Amino acid sequence: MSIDDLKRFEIPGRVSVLEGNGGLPKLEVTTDASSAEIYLHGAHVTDFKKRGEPSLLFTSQCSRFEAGHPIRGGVPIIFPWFGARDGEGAHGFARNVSWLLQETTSTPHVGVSLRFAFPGARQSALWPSFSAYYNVIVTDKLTLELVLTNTAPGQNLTLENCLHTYFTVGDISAVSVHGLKGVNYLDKVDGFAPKTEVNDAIRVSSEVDRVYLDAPATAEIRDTNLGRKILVEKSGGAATVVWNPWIAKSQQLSDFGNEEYLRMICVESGNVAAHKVTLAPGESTVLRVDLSSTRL
Ligand code: TA6
Repeated sequence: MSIDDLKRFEIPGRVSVLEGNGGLPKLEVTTDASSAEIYLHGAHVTDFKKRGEPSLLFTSQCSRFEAGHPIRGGVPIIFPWFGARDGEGAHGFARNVSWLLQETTSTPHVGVSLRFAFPGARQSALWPSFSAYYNVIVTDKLTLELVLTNTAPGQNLTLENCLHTYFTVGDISAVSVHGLKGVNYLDKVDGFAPKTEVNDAIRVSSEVDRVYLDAPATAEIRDTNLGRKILVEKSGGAATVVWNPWIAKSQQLSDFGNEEYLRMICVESGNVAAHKVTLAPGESTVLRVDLSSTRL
């Protein structure tokens, strides 16, 4: 959709459409309590901040903004597979294509809602037909809903979905993640070894890449440097993934600054690995996350 096509979705003082990085169409959303930025590319939320606070989301200064490549940071929509796949890019194709904006609505003194739809072009080539809608609700928190439906007559659709959220932190050494004690996880930095979380507080002092299975609905990021607590609340997703690339992996990523691992952590929500979802014809799955922050 061109910027001119998108102008009809503008809401004065609430939703603006402009040319973003790489010339890609970008939406700027303003509410009484917050602001957000969303690219049509990947329906990618790249920023959300409450008035008077640092951004909740982290987007790399080195990110690419071009068709066929994911934006590094914010909330990548991971679908229909998570992780590596032979002969394909990691984490599926949903984040690499431009989504269609279908609706913008503003609720005075509350917030702004936006709905995006995955364009149908790709689906017939690679997968049974499906529909994918993405609702973004900006208030004093950020609510994201990924609605996936199997529209293929007579064929099941097996998928992985994940909202791979990058959070801004003041200094990774002052951060701890809570709510996962006792949860089993796959340790991707140790050959996917199955382990159980024994710590109340997960801290980062090397690369962390863990897929927590049957994870509770809420995870909490405590940041004593920025003096805030971030709540990651999910429904419709059985897994929580915690990732920080640390030094070596940061240096390997061409679209990520060598020092940026100090100021971010991913706490992701979805259905991955053992939690793959199989939809019968006509069946849907809704993955929802609510991201909010309070003072510590
Ligand atoms: O969710 C963690 C992870 O799977 C890591 O293994 C790392 O690959 C990260 O995602 C980033 O993946 P990307 O394809 O965006 O570079």
